[in-house]
Amino acid sequence: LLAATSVSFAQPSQPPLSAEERTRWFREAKFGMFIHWGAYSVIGRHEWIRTMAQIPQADYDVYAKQFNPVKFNADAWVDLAKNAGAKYMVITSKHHDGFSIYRSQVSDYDVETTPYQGDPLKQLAAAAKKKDMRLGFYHSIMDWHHPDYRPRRSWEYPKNYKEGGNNNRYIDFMKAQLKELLTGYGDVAMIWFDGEWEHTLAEAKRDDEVYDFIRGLQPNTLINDRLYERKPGNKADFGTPEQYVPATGFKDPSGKPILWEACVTINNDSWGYNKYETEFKTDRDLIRMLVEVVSKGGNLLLNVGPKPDGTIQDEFVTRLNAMGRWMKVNQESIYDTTASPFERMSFFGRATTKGNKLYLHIFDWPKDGVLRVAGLRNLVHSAQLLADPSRRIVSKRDGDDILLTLPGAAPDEIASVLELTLDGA
Ligand code: FHN
Repeated sequence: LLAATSVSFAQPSQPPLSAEERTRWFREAKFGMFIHWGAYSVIGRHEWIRTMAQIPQADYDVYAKQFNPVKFNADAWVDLAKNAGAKYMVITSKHHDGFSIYRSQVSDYDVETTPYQGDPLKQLAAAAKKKDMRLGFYHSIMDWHHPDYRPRRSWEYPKNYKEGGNNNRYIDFMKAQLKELLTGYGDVAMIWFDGEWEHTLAEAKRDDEVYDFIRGLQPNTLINDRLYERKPGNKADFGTPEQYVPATGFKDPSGKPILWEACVTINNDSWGYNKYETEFKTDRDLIRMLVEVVSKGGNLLLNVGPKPDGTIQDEFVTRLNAMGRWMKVNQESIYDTTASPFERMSFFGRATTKGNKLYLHIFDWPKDGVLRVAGLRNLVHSAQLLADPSRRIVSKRDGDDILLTLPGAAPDEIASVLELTLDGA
């Protein structure tokens, strides 16, 4: 288990790609797994618990020192993601509490101070590489622990506000951590910033500097929009709607449509492990959400908060497995597709396209067995259900619409996918 700690990654040499090329894998992937794991997982009551419950730093540190994921198996996490159909994983390297779950040489608030002997990120990076899974790192700009962090808008302010902090020194520290992440763990799919709303980088006017710094270390690592706070014309690769699916795509602050990735929790609203959360989205919610996101041209980054021992709770595992079963049958309608061509989708479900294929995700199976696709003027060469390709589906034109005669029962009550091969894209 611990051998992976000594794994060393040669610094990947990446010939710089254009924005179009470096984001290609992201546009094809559509589905990623988000992982929030850190000192807060030990408490098991939400990743903001230190602030929510106003836990003094010294008390919180007692929990941090108990982080000891003896059952952590990086291969199992990658397999879980892979079987679900996820093409990439993004894990917290450091969340708002400031605790790094990797062995950081520039911080003494890291996994090294715990009984755990390994480096979870090294182990995950090794497993991901082996299994052809892309791995990215979430990194919180906001830091409730670092003495230089400004403006420290936590519950301690102004009571425990330490004078003498220096925002620029904090940013230097952050860059040193980014350097560790971008030079010690192989190819990094993305740096996923968060906690930008305290204006740390914007006020210091150092957001572009951090951007260039990342590009200098790994030119093709993607960078999310939270490096910049709503700055028009910023260079971020994608936007990050949180806990919702934008109805009509996503735009940068200057109004330009950009790539996007909706990040969503499986439970109600905890990103870190929360043993008190009892509400979970259903298989149906999650599969339909994936379809919804992809039909609108986005990616879904679905979160799990592993337990402090390194295992992942059954409620997450069963749902991810259900998504995986659906994906095995229907994945062509998800990967590498583009958004629905219909301005207004018929009531029955959603759609995606790829080349001359149109995929119809049927949520409401027609009771009379006839599906009307309004406003489809292309010639339909053939139609087949991905769940039952041997069955012939007859199509007929009716003015601007196409009528498809379907079998009596839906192959999948959650979403059955009908693939139409069209004459012309
Ligand atoms: O405050 C965090 C939260 O804990 C979690 O990390 C999410 C994930 O997108 N982001 C923040 C709020 O925007």
